[in-house]
Amino acid sequence: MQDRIPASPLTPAQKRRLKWFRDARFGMFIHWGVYSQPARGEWMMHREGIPVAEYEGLVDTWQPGHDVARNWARLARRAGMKYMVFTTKHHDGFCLWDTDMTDYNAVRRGPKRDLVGEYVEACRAEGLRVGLYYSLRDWHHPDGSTCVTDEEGRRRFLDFTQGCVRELMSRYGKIDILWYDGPGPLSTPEAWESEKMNGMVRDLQPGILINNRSLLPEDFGTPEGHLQAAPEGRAWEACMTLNGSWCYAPTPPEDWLPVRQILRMLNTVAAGDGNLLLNIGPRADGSIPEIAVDRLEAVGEWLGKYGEALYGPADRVEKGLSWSNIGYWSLKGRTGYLWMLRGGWPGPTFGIGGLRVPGKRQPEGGLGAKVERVTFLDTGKEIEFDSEPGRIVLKGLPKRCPDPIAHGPVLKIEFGNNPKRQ
Ligand code: FHN
Repeated sequence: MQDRIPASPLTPAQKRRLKWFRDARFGMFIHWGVYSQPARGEWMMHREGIPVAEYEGLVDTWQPGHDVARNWARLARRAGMKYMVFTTKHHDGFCLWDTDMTDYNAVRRGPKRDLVGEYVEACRAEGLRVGLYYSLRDWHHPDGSTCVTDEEGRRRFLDFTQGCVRELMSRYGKIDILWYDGPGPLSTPEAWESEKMNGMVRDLQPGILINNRSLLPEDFGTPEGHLQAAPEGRAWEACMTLNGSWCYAPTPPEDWLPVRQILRMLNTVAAGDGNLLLNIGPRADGSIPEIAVDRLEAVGEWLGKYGEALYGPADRVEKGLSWSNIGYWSLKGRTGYLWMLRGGWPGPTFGIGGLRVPGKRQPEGGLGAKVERVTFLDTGKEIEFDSEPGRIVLKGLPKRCPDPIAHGPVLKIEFGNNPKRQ
């Protein structure tokens, strides 16, 4: 969802509570529910016009495996992810915790387990921050659609919604992110009483981050399916799938993002001072598709070598620097990182243009900085280079790409002062 709601500059309190999030950069999204059984999409109930009573049958056949949340958290950690966001209730209305607001929940029916509690414990056991996804849209609640025209129905539905959110914010200890979704069918923050609801949330969870999907800007924007940086200063988190489906779907291998494409997305969020929330859709039993494990483990191995280019405070890369013919930049003060994920390995020698070297002919859009040192980020090995007007020419590079994981090493380029567009 784009930042349709203009956000005012961050307050000091927002900057403080956003620090861990912006440094973390990378999180795991998990879509898992009764809809993971038929594996025809989490919108199946709506898209196939399945009557509520028929859909409810899925609840009683759902048999999640044990320790599954811990496996997700272990994979997230191995992938270099720092937080997770889990679907506590999707649009189908089935609550994965023991809510007092409805018996349509995973403790009183079907699994007879507090799946939210298991997830929260798993996050903490693996040292990950805890995000809870809650869908405001609800196709099961009797007032979930009539709330638009029936004022008494809206009141009942808001009481249900606020009751569920209150439980999630008060039964599981410290929660780091409240990730609202599906703000339909009500279309304004006033209709949702978002100000009042989020005030209650912040009273219960003073340090929590709230996304923009209760139709108020709150703490961060949520571009979906694309990586559109929010306006300067505004925190943003792009949510993406690995294979085009949020919940489990047996898609063919060609549907799954290649590792280099995932790393390219991570570069984009690093260069734009944003976050990537990358989704897995576990099977109904909670197991993770092996291809997802492979992809995320490779990303984690790569971040183990080059993570400095991703994590932590970053400066936004100005347009002129954002890409080159051989890779993509990210920037932290005087240090540029060239993620060499474009094309093939150009060694043993190649130039890096668009650099403004003081005192010599300057190309349009160059950087106002002198390059002082170039190294391979993973090993620290120095790379020789010649400085020429507007460019440096690297020399003595290996003939073969030194990165076997994604054929894309990162060069660390240290400038004499803060590089900036002239
Ligand atoms: O309708 C949902 C969809 O099923 C999925 O949960 C995504 C994830 O961001 N959110 C909504 C579509 O924007």
